[in-house]
Amino acid sequence: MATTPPSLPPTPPVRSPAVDDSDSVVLERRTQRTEPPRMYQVLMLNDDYTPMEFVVVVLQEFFGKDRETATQIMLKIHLDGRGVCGVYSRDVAATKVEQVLAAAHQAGHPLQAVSEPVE
Ligand code: TYC
Repeated sequence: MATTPPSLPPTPPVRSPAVDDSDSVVLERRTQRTEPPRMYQVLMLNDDYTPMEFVVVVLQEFFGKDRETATQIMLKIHLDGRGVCGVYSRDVAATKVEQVLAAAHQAGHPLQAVSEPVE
């Protein structure tokens, strides 16, 4: 099996030379740090009308949960009022919310979903 060679660490940018009165030139090397992208959790909210089975199917279809996990999450939402369905990048989380709202609307259920940044 072919192996990929280890990748080299990125070379930090070199700043423009700083000139001072003594005619000396100093090059500073700074390590550039990039923050990891913010992640967003998708939550579903409890209501009194959406059938439990519908919520379980939504969790399976849009959040890739197996039936057992989906049932546990649905029951948590039912008891606590809200529950995390998954954690995604901002765009994917927004799409999941749209999918849940569209499916609920189409089926005539008031199920609500929101996304919010983690931490
Ligand atoms: N509370 C609903 C019922 O008793 C079930 C439910 C669970 C609804 C989770 C929404 O996000 C929800 N039928």
